[in-house]
Amino acid sequence: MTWFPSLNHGGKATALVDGDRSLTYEELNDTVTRVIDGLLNGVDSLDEERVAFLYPASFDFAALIIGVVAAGGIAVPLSVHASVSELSHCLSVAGVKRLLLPSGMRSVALDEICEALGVEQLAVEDLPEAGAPKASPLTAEQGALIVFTSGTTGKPKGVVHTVASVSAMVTSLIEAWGWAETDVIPLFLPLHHVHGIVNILLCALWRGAAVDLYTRFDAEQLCRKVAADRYSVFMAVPTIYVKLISYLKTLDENYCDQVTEGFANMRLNVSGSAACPVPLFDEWEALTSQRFLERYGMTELGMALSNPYEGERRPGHVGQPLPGVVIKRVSESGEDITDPDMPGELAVKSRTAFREYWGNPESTEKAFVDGWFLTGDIAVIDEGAYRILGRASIDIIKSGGYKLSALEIEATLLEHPDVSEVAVIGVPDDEWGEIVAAAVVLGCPVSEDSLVQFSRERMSGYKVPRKWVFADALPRNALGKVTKPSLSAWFEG
Ligand code: MCA
Ligand code: AMP
Repeated sequence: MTWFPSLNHGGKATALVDGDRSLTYEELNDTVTRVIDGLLNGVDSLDEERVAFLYPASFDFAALIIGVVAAGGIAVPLSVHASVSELSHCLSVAGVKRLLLPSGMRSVALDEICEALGVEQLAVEDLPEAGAPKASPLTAEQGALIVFTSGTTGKPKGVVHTVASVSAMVTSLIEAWGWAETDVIPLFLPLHHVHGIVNILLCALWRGAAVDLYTRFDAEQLCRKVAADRYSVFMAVPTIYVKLISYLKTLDENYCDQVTEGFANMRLNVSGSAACPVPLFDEWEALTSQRFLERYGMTELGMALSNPYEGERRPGHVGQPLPGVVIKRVSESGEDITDPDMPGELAVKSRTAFREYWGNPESTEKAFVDGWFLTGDIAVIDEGAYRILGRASIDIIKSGGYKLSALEIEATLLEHPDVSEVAVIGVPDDEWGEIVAAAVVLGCPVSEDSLVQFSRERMSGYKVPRKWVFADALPRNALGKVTKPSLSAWFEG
């Protein structure tokens, strides 16, 4: 199975830029080879060993994600924003034995959990120089990547993509969105999700294009490069476009024109990971003359639906199935829906689909019905284009492009000794799409600040509720279940 055609050619073209340093494809190839040899250390395949890494966007990250797979391992990129207990969950679910991280990412708490789980921590530069034999050829069904995603039950699950599904995700987007060697794209999205890893990093590197690495989204730094016409392609979540528009409004007219001109000169602006509101689509077009290419994807599937690269892109719509993707809509009782106007849950078959949730056959089995993956997203077809109406479950929240589980957040808050009951929902927000809101019944008085502090120690900052309501009791139906939809009114105003 081919893995990374662009590396085989080497070449002097720029692959990655990190501040004022850059790496050519030849140099990236050398770094990847070092990673492969160091990881293999004398054997010829890692045999699906899950090799985790905790690197910000960097040359090492790129070399690891390509090198681990080439060595026959499964790459497990972890969030640099995760709490230690979240990391512990990922490491133990995936059965990780080696965690690569820069020394600056180490901490006493992480040392403790790694010791308890028997995980060795090492930096890329600590890998032995083994001069090992060449890695065995890869098979299509071999695991390549585990990305953690939240669901409607329990803690995040490890979505396993294979060499074949990752390759299909990359090649289908290269084709559909016209990637070229001359493309230059900024990468500021987190690198523990498909959007940043596959749609940007792997697509660009597979095609031989150049990627500018940013450790985080920074409108000022980014717009300077945009104004200098550095980029040809731009991909982001809607929240980032909202933030860019706010930033543009702070600039003097002349410089603002240079930045909007920089966007106008690009060949493609993509929006995805969450619904792009029509007013945002229109405002971006008015500012930059770019009509977003909005597409719909999911960690388990990669990209499934996309507006056309050439042809009419309709605001509020996510287009048609990408090549190799078959979509149908099903009713709550599992029947196929043929009436385009009738809302139904999207069910997908695709060569880009994942293999399994790692170590969780029960969830894997539940996720598919007769080979169709049930997405949990409800859609209609409107003059040939799909329109996402929302999610089947109120317990899935999308905030700034991150998928969050209300149940996971509730379970963490219930660990607080003074929290007796809690219900978490997402409430609409112009900037974030949704924000996390918690309704809490306390056993003993405790301040909002201390609950925020408690949450921060246990979960990623983006999961911490932004809105809180304290009540004597939660609304429940006759069966004792919290009636979550009725909670939205509690957070209005
Ligand atoms: C940061 N904060 C958030 C979020 N991000 N709160 C809610 N939701 C968020 N998404 C909080 C921080 O904890 C912090 O709170 C405060 O906001 C400012 O943090 P900062 O890091 O400065 O924010 P930022 O850099 O402006 O981050 C916003 C962001 C980021 C750039 C929009 O959230 C982001 O990169 N989102 C993209 C996620 C993504 O790529 N998702 C794709 C998955 P405090 O100050 O209180 O600590 S979906 C996917 O992959 C599928 C396949 C698909 O379809 O693409
Ligand atoms: P994740 O599991 O983090 O990959 O998020 C996937 C989910 O993001 C999907 O199931 C949708 O709910 C949502 N999503 C992704 N792209 C879009 C879009 N263009 N419009 C609406 N929802 C989207």
